[in-house]
Amino acid sequence: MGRKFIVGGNWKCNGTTEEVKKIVATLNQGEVPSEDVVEVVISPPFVFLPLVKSLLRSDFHVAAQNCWVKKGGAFTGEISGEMLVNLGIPWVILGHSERRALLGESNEFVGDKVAYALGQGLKVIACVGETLEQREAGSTMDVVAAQTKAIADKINDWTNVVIAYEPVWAIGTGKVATPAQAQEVHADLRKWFQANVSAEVAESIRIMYGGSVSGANCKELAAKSDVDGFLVGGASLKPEFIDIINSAT
Ligand code: G2H
Repeated sequence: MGRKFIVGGNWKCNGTTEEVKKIVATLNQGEVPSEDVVEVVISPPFVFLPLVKSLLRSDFHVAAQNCWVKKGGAFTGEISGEMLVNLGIPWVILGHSERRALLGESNEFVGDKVAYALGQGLKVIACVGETLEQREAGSTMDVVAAQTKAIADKINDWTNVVIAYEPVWAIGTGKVATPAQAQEVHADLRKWFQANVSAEVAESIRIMYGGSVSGANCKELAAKSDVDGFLVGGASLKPEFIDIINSAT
């Protein structure tokens, strides 16, 4: 069975109520393939999740950008997986490089978060990716494999996990990975799954590419056989996000 294309819009820490309403109105008018062909997941900041969920077309889904590593309680400023479930939010992005780098989230912590979120019934977009220094040192696959292994150490069922390969040097820089660079890492990741998890997971797991994806570069990237979708930051706030969704076909 083929892997269904998936496009996520990661709004990061952007937006006002008025801007959110405008972006959602644009998304709601967009002509895109059916849900059977492409899965679309929109990820606004926590505070806008209920608003976006209430206004967004029903064939698009909503994701949080993070959640706490375990059950809620005395964790000031955190949002638990249970709360997301309670609000009817089906997806969560975990391990984004901005959180790894700026907030010190380790591979193990991200692995624990993925396991806990899956246990609550959430679907997870788990982000991995190397820095420029790591790429230049030739350790891209070691880094990405270590990040993925830390998740594999904590979970057995990958059904509700999508990997987002986001090279840190390509994030928000306008410096997108070439289709060949993206394909190479995606294919290597699939080989890693084959060797370390199972042939079935290697074949079925979806691997999104993220990092300066735009309306201009998405078609070429989407044409690569191991690129199963995109996690889009800056361009997800703009009308060109519809073109990116349409790159699925
Ligand atoms: C990578 C991506 C979204 P951008 O972080 O996850 O952001 O498309 O702005 O590079």
